[in-house]
Amino acid sequence: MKLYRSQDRTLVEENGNYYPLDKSLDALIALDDLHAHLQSIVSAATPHRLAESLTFDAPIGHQEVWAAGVTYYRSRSARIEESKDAGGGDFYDRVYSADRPELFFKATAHKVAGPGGKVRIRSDARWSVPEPELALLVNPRGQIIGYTIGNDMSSRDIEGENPLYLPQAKVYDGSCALGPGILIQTGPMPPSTLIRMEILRSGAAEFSGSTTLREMKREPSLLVEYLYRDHSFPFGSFLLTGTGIVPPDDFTLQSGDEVRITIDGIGTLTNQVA
Ligand code: DO4
Ligand code: MG
Repeated sequence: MKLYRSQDRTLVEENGNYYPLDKSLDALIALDDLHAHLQSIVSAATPHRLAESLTFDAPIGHQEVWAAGVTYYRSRSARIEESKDAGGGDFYDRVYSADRPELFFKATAHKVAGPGGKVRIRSDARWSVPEPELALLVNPRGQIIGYTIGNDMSSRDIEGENPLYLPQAKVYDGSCALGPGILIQTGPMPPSTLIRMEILRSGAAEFSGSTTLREMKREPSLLVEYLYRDHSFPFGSFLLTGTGIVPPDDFTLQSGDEVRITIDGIGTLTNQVA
């Protein structure tokens, strides 16, 4: 079952059928058992075949979006390379091996683009990339209740110049995308789950890459445990789990590029670069 937001409504989808819901996303995320609640609606209600006329919004209410970093070997290597002139390489190797993960604040709803929306590159950045990541939906009690697709847009020249510039490299208007819907599932995603990214320029593939969740070094539940330690989220949160796909160092995003991220079982998140 997948949960969607469309024009300020919430909907649950199963087998191509859409069922309108009478609760906001915030209220749904706070439920004791969201999966059971949605299942009861799908079993009892008559579906609405709305799909053709629907456009989806970012599936976020008042949740904060956080992100984990350097959870894949590919990200560790890319970060060491980009920060070598600033002497930052050692930090990335250390955080890759440490018990404590790197966790950083990423966005609230107004910085988040939905499916078909526009992500942005910073006006003062010269080297920008999308980061395709599995996003966890976590309820206020710290339980993982769903999965969606996240794009952790990043300014690599700014984070590479000095690790203390990370918040500026990561957090700005249009720096995040989420969607299209949230797969509501309490069990983990299979390790074989494929994450793919394609970047199109003038309609032609400029970059494509893939990874699987098997390559992720850390357990999603442990990332959540660290995030919720001494830290409350009354509306729940999204946690992006890090990137395992990094375009080559001579690649930078341009205005007009299209970023397509696909995760098995969830769907495809497509965004244009403003
Ligand atoms: O440490 C910098 C950010 C890492 C990150 O965003 C990632 O690995 O996905
Ligand atoms: Mg990232």
